[in-house]
Amino acid sequence: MKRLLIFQAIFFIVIALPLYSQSREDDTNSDGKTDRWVSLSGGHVTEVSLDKNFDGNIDYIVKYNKNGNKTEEHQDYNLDGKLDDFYFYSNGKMIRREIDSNYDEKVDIWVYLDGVYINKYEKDTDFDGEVDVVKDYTKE
Ligand SMILES: [Ca+2]
Ligand SMILES: [Ca+2]
Ligand SMILES: [Ca+2]
Ligand SMILES: [Ca+2]
Repeated sequence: MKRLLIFQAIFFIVIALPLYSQSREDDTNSDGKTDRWVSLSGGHVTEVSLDKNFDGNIDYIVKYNKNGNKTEEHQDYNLDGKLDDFYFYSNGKMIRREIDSNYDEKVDIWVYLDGVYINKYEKDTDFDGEVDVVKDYTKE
């Protein structure tokens, strides 16, 4: 019995531990280029990045916390290689969405949510970095 436990301990250190925390890369369409990256920590998936249209640029990222709850999603909506649509979650609920609507790599729309309900909306209409329109639905 003792021998078996030692064997199991060695197995854990040599085999299981490196698998426990690591990153994985996959070529899902077999074109020789990686299009899926999976990061693991403590045996849990913490981040997945995808190149959905196989052009070499990541166009979707999802992040998870230790409990397996989604915390963030990033998306490249117009597939120009730059992420432009960001979702933030807390306890499984969407709390904020940030959008770069003119694709200049600067967020210009901020939507504050409580799940599906919009609490507040901010927009930088002339894209100078300053908010021009604020709609606070919690005050109406
Ligand atoms: Ca590929
Ligand atoms: Ca892509
Ligand atoms: Ca983009
Ligand atoms: Ca912008």
